[in-house]
Amino acid sequence: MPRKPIKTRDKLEYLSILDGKGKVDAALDPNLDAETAIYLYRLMLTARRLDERCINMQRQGRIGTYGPCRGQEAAHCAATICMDPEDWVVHAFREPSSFYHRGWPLETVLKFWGGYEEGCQPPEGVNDLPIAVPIASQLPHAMGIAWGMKLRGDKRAVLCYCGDGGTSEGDFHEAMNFAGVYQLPVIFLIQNNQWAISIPREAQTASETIAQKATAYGFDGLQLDGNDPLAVYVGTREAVDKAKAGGGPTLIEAVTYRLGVHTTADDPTKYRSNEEVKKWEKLDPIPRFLNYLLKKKILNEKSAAKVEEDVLAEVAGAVERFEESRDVDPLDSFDYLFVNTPEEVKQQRDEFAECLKQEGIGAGH
Ligand SMILES: Cc1ncc(C[n+]2csc(CCOP(=O)(O)OP(=O)(O)O)c2C)c(N)n1
Ligand SMILES: [Mg+2]
Repeated sequence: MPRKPIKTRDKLEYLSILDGKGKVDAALDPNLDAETAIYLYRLMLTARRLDERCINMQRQGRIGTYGPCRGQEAAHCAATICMDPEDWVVHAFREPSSFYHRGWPLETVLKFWGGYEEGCQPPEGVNDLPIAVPIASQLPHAMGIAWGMKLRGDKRAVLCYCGDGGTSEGDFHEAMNFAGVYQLPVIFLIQNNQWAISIPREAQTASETIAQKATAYGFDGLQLDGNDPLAVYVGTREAVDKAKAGGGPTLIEAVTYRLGVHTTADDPTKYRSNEEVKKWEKLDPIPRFLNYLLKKKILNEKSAAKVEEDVLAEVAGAVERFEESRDVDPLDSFDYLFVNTPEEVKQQRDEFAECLKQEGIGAGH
C-alpha cells in the first residue's frame, strides 16, 4: 500500500521557431517552399487588411458589429493551410483568412458581418462549418464530425478553432473527453489571445497552460508561439499527420494576443493597459514573418510591395462585390424569427424599416 506519484502520459511541449524579430531557429525551420511561404504571408496580410477595412466599414454603418483578428493572423492562417480540402474545418469567429483559403469568397465573410444569412452558407463542396459566435459550440461539432470520420474509416481530420475563454465552457470538456475516449482525428486549436472580452487568461483557469488540459483527457497537448507562423504550421502539421495515422486528437494552445478591440462594441482601454498592448505589438506576427522572408530572400522589397498591392486590390474588390450584392432585404431577419411576431419586435421592425428607407437600403417593405 505505498504512497507514490502516479505516472501520467504527460507529453507536453512548447514550440517556437521564429524569435520576436523574425530570426529563425535553423534546426526547427520547416523550410517551406517559396510558393507556400509567400502564400501564407499573403493570407496573413489579407486578414490584416480586411480587418482594417471592416473596422472602418462598421464605423461608417456599412456592416454590423465586427470581431477583428488583428495580431492573431499567424494562429489561424498557418493552421488552416495544413488541412486538405477533404478535411473539415470548424470555425469560431476570428479566422477570416481561413475561410478565404478554404474557398469562401471574401465578400461572403463580409456578408456575415453585414448581417446577411448568406454569410453562413459554405460554397459548394467546401467542408467547413460557418462562423459560430456561441463560444465553445464549435468543439462538440468538430468532435462529432471526427467521430463520423472514424466510424466510416475515412483518413481525414478536423481542425477546430476556439478561444481561451471557450475552455471554461462545459462544451470544451465534453468534446475533449469524448475525443480522447474514442481517439478521434481532431485538432482543437485554442487561440489563447489572453482575454475573453474583459476576463484575463489568469482568471480563466488555474492551470499553468491550457495545453496541459489534454493530459487529463488522455491525449497530447502542445503549447506554441501563436504569433510565429512557422511554429503554428509545424505543430498543426504534426497533429494532422498523427490524426490521419490513427494517433488521435491533439490540443494546441496557440499563445497570441488580441491587439485590437474584442468587437467594435468594446473599449479595451477600460480593462487593460497600453503597456501590455505595446509589449505584444512588438511580437506582431506579420512584420516578424516578413523579416524572415526577406532574410531568406524569398521576398524582396519589390515583391513584398507587390503582395501588399495585390492584397489591397483583392480586399477592395471584395468590398465592392459585397456592397453590390445586397440583394436581400435586411428586414427578413425579423420575418423569420417568430411564428407570431411579438408586438415589441414588430415595432423594432418598423423602426428599422424607417432607418433603411432613409439610408436607401433594401426593399424597405
Ligand atoms: C455561449 C456564449 N456565452 C457568451 C457569449 C458572449 N461572448 C462572446 S465572445 C466572448 C468571449 C470569448 O472569449 P474567448 O473564447 O477567449 O474568444 P476571443 O473572443 O478572445 O476570441 C463571450 C463571453 C457567447 N458568444 N457565447
Ligand atoms: Mg480569448
